Amino acid sequence: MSSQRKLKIGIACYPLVGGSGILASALGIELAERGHEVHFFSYAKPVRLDTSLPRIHFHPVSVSKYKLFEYADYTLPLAVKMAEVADHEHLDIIHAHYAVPHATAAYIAKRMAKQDKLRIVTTLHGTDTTLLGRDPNYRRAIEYSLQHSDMVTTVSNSLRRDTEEIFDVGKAVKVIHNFYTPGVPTRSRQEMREELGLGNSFTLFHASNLRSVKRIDLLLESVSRCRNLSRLKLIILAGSSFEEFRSKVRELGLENVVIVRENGYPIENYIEASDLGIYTSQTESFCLSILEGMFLGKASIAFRVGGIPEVMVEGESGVLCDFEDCEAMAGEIDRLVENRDRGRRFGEAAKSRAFSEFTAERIVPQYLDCYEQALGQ
Ligand code: GMT
Repeated sequence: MSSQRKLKIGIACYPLVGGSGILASALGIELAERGHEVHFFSYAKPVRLDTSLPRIHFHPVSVSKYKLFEYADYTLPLAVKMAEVADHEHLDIIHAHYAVPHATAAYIAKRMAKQDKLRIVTTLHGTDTTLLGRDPNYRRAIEYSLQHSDMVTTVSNSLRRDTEEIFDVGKAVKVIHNFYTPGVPTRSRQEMREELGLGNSFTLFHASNLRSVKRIDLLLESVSRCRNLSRLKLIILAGSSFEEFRSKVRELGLENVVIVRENGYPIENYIEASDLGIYTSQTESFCLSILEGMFLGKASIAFRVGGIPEVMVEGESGVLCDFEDCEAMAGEIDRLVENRDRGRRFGEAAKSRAFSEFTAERIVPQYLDCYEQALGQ
């Protein structure tokens, strides 16, 4: 098959602000721009997907409610929708982003589809391996779905190692790093800083869904231990309610430091207004948010976990500390507050690394190769 052949690709993903859905949407948009027809499957329109774009199609999956079901099932309606569209549109590939339940639904769809050339590519994003993969209620179904995917990819070497340790995948796992295409900030740094009341503070920036793996307790703890607290602000772009953390903010005396935005769009405006990203996750297969900052010339400080050292180069395009060492993290933040040029240098290095390693131009062809390999099997 020629690499120029235009494909019909189904993408199953979560519609939420989580990294897997964001990456899946960005990939679909890039594929459509390259002339491929892309069919999205999800229970709601993915947040960053513009369905008015040419060659982008969205197939909402609706879940019927029955009194008999205490827990509504999504996997089967998703599989039925994928099989219907695969038959009707003659899909070549279903690309499942996040194994649960997408890879399992894709396998059922493949078995139900009337055509036999449909191929499945599954991309593991993180907690589908590191959390659900360790859950005995899910492990076997995930492993089975990976064994029956034609290709399996992970977003980092670290996640590939975890995946191969936890599952018998039965085939080589391909690493394809995440990519990002930065939007242009719609407001200037100065405008945003004025609006947020940042004054001359050194401004830290954190964006996440606040789930327990993100260890927001350690984030707040680290910031609270900084000697230069009075010169600091922390912007938190929260992908879910921040309410449960308010008491910790008060307890640590951070009321005048923490600024929370639950619908902080576009994210680029907030990154532009800040000086340094901060991430305290206990696991992170890649950390797309760090990459978003890097594209806008902002380095991050983070714990040395998972795939983060593949995204930033320690001591060059970012700062890493041992997991849970809030004292060390506070000390490193203080060094950057006291020497802002150092942070700016890290930021420039971060930007040049982002543009050389993690652009769509570099990454999307790797997914296309993967589809070709799957179709060649
Ligand atoms: O943890 C999140 O922010 C969401 C989650 C997801 O699957 O949506 O993120 C995972 O996938 C991202 C995209 O590949 C990675 O950048 C994140 O590191 C990964 N999160 C974890 O591994 C905890």
